Formats: sequence, C-alpha cells, structure tokens
Amino acid sequence: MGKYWNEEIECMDRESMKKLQSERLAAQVKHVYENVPYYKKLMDEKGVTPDDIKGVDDLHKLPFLTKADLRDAYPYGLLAKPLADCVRIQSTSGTTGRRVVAFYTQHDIDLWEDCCARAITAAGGTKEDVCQVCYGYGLFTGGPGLNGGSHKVGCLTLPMSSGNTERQIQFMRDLGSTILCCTPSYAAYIGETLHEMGLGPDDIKLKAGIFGAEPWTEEMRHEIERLLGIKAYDIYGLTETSGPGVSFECEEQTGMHINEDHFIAEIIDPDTGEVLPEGSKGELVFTSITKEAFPLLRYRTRDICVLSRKKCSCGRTLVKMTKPMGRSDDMLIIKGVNVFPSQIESVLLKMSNATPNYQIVVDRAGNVDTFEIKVELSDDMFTDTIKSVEELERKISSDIQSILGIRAKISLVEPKSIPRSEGKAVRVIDKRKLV
Ligand code: DLL
Repeated sequence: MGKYWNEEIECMDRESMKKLQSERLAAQVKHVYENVPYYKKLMDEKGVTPDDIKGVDDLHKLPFLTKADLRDAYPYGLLAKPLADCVRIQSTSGTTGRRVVAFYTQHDIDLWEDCCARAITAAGGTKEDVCQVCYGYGLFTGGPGLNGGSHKVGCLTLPMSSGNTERQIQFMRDLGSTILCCTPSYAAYIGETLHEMGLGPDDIKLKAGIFGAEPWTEEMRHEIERLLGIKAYDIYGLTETSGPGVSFECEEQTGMHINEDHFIAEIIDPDTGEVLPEGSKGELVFTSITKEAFPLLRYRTRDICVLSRKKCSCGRTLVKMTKPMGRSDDMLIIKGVNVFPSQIESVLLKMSNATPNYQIVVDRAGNVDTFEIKVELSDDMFTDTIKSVEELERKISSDIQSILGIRAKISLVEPKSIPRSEGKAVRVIDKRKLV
C-alpha cells in the first residue's frame, strides 16, 4: 500500500475538485431543503432556494448555522433522513445544556471511517501495523472514529480507550503497537509514565502517533516525539462534522489537509460573517457535502485558523488548515473536555451560600491540565463553620464533575477577593500558552 489512502481524491487537481464539490453541494442543498423544515425556514428567511446554489461560488448565499441552532433543534430538528435509516449517534464531550448530538447513517459512518483511514495512512499506517486507540470510546467521537479508520486500513486494532496507563504500556509492549491514537496530553502522559517505569523508546515499537481533540503546541509535539521515539501527527475534527478526520497531517507536519471531497472550508470574519481571502486568519466554517443524516451547511466551528493552498511536498492537493489558534467563543478544552464558563456559573447559581463570582484557572503541570475554580463565599457563609464550608466545597465539586465529567479543584475564597473588572468580568485565566 502506498502513502495515500485514496490517491485520486487526495491529489486531485483543483479544477476537478471544485467540480466535484459543486455537484455535491447542489445536491446536498436540495436534500436538506426538502427534508429539514428547520433549514427550509432559514433559507426562506434569507430568500435563497436550492436553485440559487449551482456550485461552490454560490456557497456564500447560504445562511450560517451555529451551535445555538443545534441547541434549538435538539435532538431531531436537523435530521435529514428518517430515524429508521440512522444507525448511530455520537455526542460532544461532557456538556449538558449545550450537548450536540450527531446522527449517522451507515453510509455516513463509512465516509467518516474513510477520512480516518486517510489520516492513518498519511501517518505511515498499513495493514502491517498494530494501532492502539486510547481516545475515549462511547459518545465521544475519538475512539469510534479512529477505531473504524484503523479497521479500514486493516491494522490490528487495540480498542483500549483511555486510562490505566501502565496497562496501556504493557499492552503496547506485549503486542508491539506501532501507532498510537489519543489526545496529545495523554500521549505525553504515557511517555512520562514509560520513563518513570525505567523504560524508553527502545523498549516499545511505536513509530507514529495521531493526536488531536485539543490544542497542542510545537514544543509539545517535540516533547512527545522525544519521549516515545515517534513522529507525532495532528488530526482535527468536531462532533458536528462526524468527528476526527475532517483534516489530518501528512509527513510535512505543517498543517492539516482538509478532506475537501466531503467538507468545503471557508474562513470568515467572526464579527461580520464576511468571507475572507485565502491566507487570512478567521473563523473556520464547514459545509458537509456528503453526509446524509446530519449534513450541516456553513457551520460556524468557532475555531480560528488560516487556510493555505501552498504546494505540499507530500503531493496532496487538499487545502491545509493551521492548528486552531484559539476560539471565537469562550469554550475551553480542559483535559480534552469542552468546557463553557456558563456551565460552571449555572452550578454556582444553584447554591444559596456561594456567590456567582468565580474565576477559572487553567494551567499545565508537566503535560497535564490543571483545573481550579475559585469561588467567593457569601458573607454569611464566610463566618460559618469549617465543616459547612467543606461540605459546600464537596457539593460544588461533585456537581461540576457530574456536568463536565472531569474533576476541578474548588477553592472557596473570601467575599470580594476576586478582582472586579470595570468591563467584562475576567472569568478565565488560562496559563497554558497553547498558541
Ligand atoms: O474533539 C473530535 C476529535 C476527536 C478530533 C479525536 C481529533 C481527534 P469535539 O469533542 O466535538 O470533537 O470537539 C471539537 O475540539 O472545535 C476544536 O476546538 C477542538 N479540536 C479538535 N481537534 C483539534 C486539534 C473532537 N487537532 C473541538 N487541535 C474543535 C486543536 C482541536 N483543537
């Protein structure tokens, strides 16, 4: 097997790709207009009909879709196929209230897994490889997506999920894993644990890793490569557009190729919605042109990045996106989980003896995120017994964990001790310097 999973598509000339995208886009717009009343309404409001969308050059005429639309339409309002034709749902990590539920037909799963197969192949994977998947399995798309891609390529697949790191390393050694798929922070943790066990890269057979789902720096890439003795490849995606595999890195490691036969990418000004020319930094917007059950048109990802069509030495012609350089909303990714400050606020508002004055402090210890929430006590509570303060701390901690699925260190602080700001409150202090 060569270095491409689908050479015809991955190396297609621009003109042919645009033609393919245009045909698929026109058919997709018709499909959603006829099958999703929510979309029909949005398009009618904008005065656009499927006849107006003949190809990629007409894309800008379509309305945007946002996370707020997904919430409004939850759970079935954006389904474009009968439920009986759907075979799977997946969902975003740890978020209640803002949960995104994505639906898949068998055809959608096949396409998604195909995208992941391209990523694995670009990282050097073949049917000779042993692929250890330590992304979470379940509603999160990481485990199922890379698992499916690994099967397609024909690798021996180890569906490990995350956790129990020493056992991960033992399997890795016993079965001779050659490819590792997980979040970059977990990869670094596996690397550190390997060294703590008195072992090093020579004691394992790993050659490549496929890491994504959260921001990571070039420094972190080098650190993981050194700890595990591998080449580390980035992979990007979001639940709304299937999951991982929307874009993937090749051996040049200078950005991720977008699977343009399935997703049309645009960069817009997040404030005005204006489409920006290639090379501009702005918000990434995706239109999925092949998905049947949950085909989002002009979906605003809130991820800020730059697109480039500069020739790539790998031979692929698929447009490249930089690593996301931040977000145009307030979403944080902590320990791989998407966290909105409003979720924390909603927990605090339910407590009569804590105030909604809080500050989230995120940092990195080694390569692991730390997550602390400072909460101001009410005046009454401040003079209360230590026992009742501890009880409040425990209650906040368990409510946060049940909503987010991750633990936060709760620090109850004196009334009025969190600095007040004259403009917007500074709710988040992110010391991780990820971009
Ligand atoms: O994180 C899908 C995924 C799984 C991607 C495994 C890669 C590997 P969500 O939980 O919906 O889906 O989170 C999507 O995560 O909008 C980005 O902000 C962020 N993100 C995903 N990949 C990367 C990456 C999965 N490579 C949100 N670098 C996206 C930086 C990333 N941020």
